[in-house]
Amino acid sequence: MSSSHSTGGRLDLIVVGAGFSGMYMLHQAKCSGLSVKCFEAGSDVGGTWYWNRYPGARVDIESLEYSYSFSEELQQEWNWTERYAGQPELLKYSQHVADRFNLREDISFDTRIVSAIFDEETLCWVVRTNRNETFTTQFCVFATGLLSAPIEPNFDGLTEFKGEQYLTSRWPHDEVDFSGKRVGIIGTGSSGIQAIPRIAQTAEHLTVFQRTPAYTVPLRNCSSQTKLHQEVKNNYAALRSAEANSFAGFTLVNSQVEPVPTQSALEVPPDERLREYETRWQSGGLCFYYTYTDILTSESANETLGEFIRSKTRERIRDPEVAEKLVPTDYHILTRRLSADTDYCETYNRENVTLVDLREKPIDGFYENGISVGGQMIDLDVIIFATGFDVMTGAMDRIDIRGRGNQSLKKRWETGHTSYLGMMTEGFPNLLWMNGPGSPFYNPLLQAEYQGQWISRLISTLKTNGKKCIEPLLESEAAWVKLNDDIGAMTLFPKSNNYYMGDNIPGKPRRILFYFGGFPSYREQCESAAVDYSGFRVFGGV
Ligand code: NA7
Repeated sequence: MSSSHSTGGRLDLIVVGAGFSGMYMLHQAKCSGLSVKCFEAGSDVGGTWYWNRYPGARVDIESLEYSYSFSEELQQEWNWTERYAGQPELLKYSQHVADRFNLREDISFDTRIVSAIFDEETLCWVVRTNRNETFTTQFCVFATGLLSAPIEPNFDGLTEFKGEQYLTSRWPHDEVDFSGKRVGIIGTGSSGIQAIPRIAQTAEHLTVFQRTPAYTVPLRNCSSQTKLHQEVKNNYAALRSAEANSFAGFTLVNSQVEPVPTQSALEVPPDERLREYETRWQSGGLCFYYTYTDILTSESANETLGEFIRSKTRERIRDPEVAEKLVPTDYHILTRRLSADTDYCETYNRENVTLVDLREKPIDGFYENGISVGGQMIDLDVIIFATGFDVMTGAMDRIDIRGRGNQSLKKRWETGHTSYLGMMTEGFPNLLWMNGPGSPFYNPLLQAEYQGQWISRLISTLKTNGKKCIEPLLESEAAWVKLNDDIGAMTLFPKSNNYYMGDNIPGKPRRILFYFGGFPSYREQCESAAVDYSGFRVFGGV
């Protein structure tokens, strides 16, 4: 390995990642006149939509809403072809944004950041890449993604398997041909649920290995070339304002249902409640999150929806035995991410699809020609892993980040992630992140815009005051963490195993990873923190 070499003078800002968060941060920093550089591990922009190219990959927030709002020209010139865009269109959109706002000139592609070390003498971050270059910067923003650190398959005997292997989140750029092949897929979260119906159409046979069944609802994707689409574009500001005042940043623009819940599920007569669920079922997508005020806090309220979706699932599958395996019974609906599908349950009515329930018979291991389950050998030509991510903390944990006193961020988070406002942590001056631990459960593009502007303001305030460093006070951070934990404890999330609590990663401390107080209250707290930055320690400089 060649020795590390330092490049150029000190930058104002390094942005890590060129997905939707990093692209916006870069744009914002350029507009503010900062010297900025962005590093991206992939060969192009797009983040999630660059890596997750598996068949059927598609967004499940409507595209009119899952898009940037910062440029009216961009909003007007871009035309989505579908209600929910597929991965190729989302990738094209991110490429268009990169070109339109001249972002590429400041992005180093195929470059992974391996470490960021705070130098207490110069009060700068020294950032090293996998190409062994080092850069010095005053501020560092990690826009590394919330669902970007894949769980690598780690099964006994996997190296024995001689067939093809794919990870949904590291899908090849060339099309994979499944025709005439026996394909196995492990994982039935949203990625598996999108890929399974598509792969079943071409594979000779598809075997699905399921450990936990998911609650899933029809997406009801369609063309977006509608009158409504144009009406929204004619008054985009109204939609953006409604999103900014909504809990999760999407308002169900194409649905005929109310986006803001006002009633408890239990105060509504059962027949009326059923009608409401049925309307939402017909409307499609994630509108069930907004059904009733107590849907995520009361077990009895939640159960009314759980029972409705379970009965719908049973209706969709012809073989009652298979249906029972696909019906979730041991956790509350919405406490694991709701999936929105296109013909997922119906796919099990096909002759060429078999469901293997790993709770009945676990995987024993892999062998040359396939997978052994409960002593039975299942021969396969291809195995696909749709096994999920180390959510929120994973991407930053995989980088050696060291703050004051050489303390490691990964080590700090071994007992539970910490943050103030879901963007910074004590002991790591001038280090910020977007859409990361402690950030709200919110439309990620709109969140990137809000956090990018907030970070920009923080940098310019510091510069105006001739100061060099800012970090949260321990007490501000402790209060934020407690608020997150307290809100989490009011919900049903801690009552099931789910990635929101870190349960999908063995040994990950159990702490709710998202701020579940809703975006409006999050914004209020960020605004109030930025009035005089009294919740922070500011040091260095005059
Ligand atoms: P998810 O939702 O975390 O799903 C991962 C799936 O993989 C889930 O069904 C897991 O079962 C399964 N899994 C993971 N490890 C194993 C092993 N060792 N054996 C069997 N099955 C396993 O990830 P996705 O990529 O589908 O979706 C991520 C998000 O992207 C989604 O929520 C949307 O927000 C978009 P388990 O549940 O652990 O029993």
